[in-house]
Amino acid sequence: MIPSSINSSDSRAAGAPSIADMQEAVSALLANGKGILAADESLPSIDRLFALHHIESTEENRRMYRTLLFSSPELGRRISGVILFEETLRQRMNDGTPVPMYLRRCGMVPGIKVDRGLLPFTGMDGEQRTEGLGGLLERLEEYRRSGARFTKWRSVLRVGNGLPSDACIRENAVGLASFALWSQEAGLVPLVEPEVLMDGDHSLEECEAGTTRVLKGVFAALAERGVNLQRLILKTGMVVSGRTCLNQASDLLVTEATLRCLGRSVPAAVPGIVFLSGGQGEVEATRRLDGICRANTGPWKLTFSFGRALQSTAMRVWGGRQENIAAAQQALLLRADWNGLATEGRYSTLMERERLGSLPSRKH
Ligand code: 5MM
Repeated sequence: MIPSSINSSDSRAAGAPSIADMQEAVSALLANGKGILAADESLPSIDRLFALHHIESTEENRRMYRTLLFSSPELGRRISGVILFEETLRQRMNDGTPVPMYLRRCGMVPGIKVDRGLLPFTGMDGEQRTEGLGGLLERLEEYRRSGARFTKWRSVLRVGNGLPSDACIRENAVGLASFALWSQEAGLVPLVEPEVLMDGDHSLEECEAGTTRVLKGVFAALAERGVNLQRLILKTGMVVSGRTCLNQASDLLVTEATLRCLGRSVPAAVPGIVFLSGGQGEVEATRRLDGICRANTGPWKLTFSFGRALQSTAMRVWGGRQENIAAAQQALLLRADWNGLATEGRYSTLMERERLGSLPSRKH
């Protein structure tokens, strides 16, 4: 069983939900020069990623991998919070410390993915809705007692060929709004994630138009439900060309389209926007983050909440082998450092080139 009280601040989090706790979590998550590590891959997702590197996806291997990431020396200098999968919230570090307690001791806010994945959105062409509202109120209480201070719910929308439909935007927006309201009532800061997929050959313009409609729909639903915008964080994608679009937009156009889209759809009351990487390469995601953060004149804090774009090299270097742990940690720290610099507009791809020779490599 999960201990009901973890340390002094965890015991406070486990008491009555407090607005001060939520405000403290928002400030910590949006601290300057830091971003959020998304390590909340569901079982099918982590199975797929491990399979790419011939790593068996057992509960112990998943624990070893995630705890390797979290124990990277001084990770908290660049990582403000970590999104966990439910299994990881209940796991322990090698010395027996519960994962949420360990993260807090290292200055990182523990969070949890609370949605239960995607289902087809009936009648619509390949569109999906997110499930997980059933029993959520009870689960939120338990997550808070276990030390989580923020929550995440991911909706997925497709762009191109007339998508996303208004019906699918509405369905997912209402789900996100319910999740956000219930999280705040439980004293947890919601990370509201409507992800517009990069899959497809849509243009940058189509991505911008689709993302703008989605975000407007989400903020309309949040307003209807009376969600407090100052106590939530938006997690969204950068506005980019579809993965198979022949005319890939330049970084400058991505920056302009992303900031224009956010400016038209995200209220100023929202304290922060964190970007997912969505299948962009590690370098590409960092480079674009840097461009967007340099050009941002909007009212919100902007930073990263990457999954694959923080972990890809680290997972490959680890490869499931004990002897590669230090090298994998070094890869994660470098990536986190470069992304932290990007949030301050201080990253350059030259940094990657300078490190090329000394980059961590995998022992076979
Ligand atoms: C880490 O992956 C998260 C969980 O996804 P699944 O439910 O599909 O396993 C995902 O929500 C993630 O937080 C975001 O998509 C950001 O990850 P990327 O890799 O796009 O930065």
